[in-house]
Amino acid sequence: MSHGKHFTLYSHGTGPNGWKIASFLNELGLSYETIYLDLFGARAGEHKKPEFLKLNPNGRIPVLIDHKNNDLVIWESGAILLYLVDKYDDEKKYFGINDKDKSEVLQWLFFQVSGQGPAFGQAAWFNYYHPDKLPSAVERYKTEIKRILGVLEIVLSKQEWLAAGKFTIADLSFVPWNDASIVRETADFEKDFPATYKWHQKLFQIPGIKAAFAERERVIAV
Ligand SMILES: N[C@@H](CCC(=O)N[C@@H](CS)C(=O)NCC(=O)O)C(=O)O
Repeated sequence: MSHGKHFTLYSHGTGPNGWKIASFLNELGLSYETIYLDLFGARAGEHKKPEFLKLNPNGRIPVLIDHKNNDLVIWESGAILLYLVDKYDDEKKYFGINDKDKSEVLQWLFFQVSGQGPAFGQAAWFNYYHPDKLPSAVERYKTEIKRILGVLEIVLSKQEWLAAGKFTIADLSFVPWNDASIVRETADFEKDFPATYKWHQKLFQIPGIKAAFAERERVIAV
């Protein structure tokens, strides 16, 4: 059901990964309808139902369907961002042109999806949801949050953007997890990682990101 929109995005209110895709679709000026799945609530497990597993056998959001490309289905947020760059960012405004710039963008994007996302996610899991209290697991992943913010700080204290000397999908991909409440519980973001904090605040002024997070507030408030 596309209702005439270019894309359908499967997402979730508080799940960080879908907001990367909404941010980038906004930034590219592409139209989409979002279907918010119930991951944890009364209809919990919508993402594990056979209909959804046909779209994404991994049973997670985000999933994007491109209705103007034979209803092509893509899952994994990094793969979705790269598909959108490849197909709809003709000038590679949000990527790189030469090998160095492209490699930088990919390097940070992969660090986000394999490093920041999973570690911050595990920190949140062990801190808020795990049925047993496991202080050593909480400590392990909170230490990872600080370590990863420290990696960003090393670079962002010397340069304005992560890659290619400009705002790219690499920067955009870090926003939702850096904004998670587990980060505020773990570190004094502004004081301990000032350059990263400044960059994070600046990213919220990018129109596509700003619009996505305003939408997130509306969705969470319902
Ligand atoms: N590596 C995946 C992670 C996707 C992911 O973990 N999504 C979360 C929400 S942000 C989810 O669907 N969780 C539901 C679950 O784990 O059952 C990506 O970047 O797209």
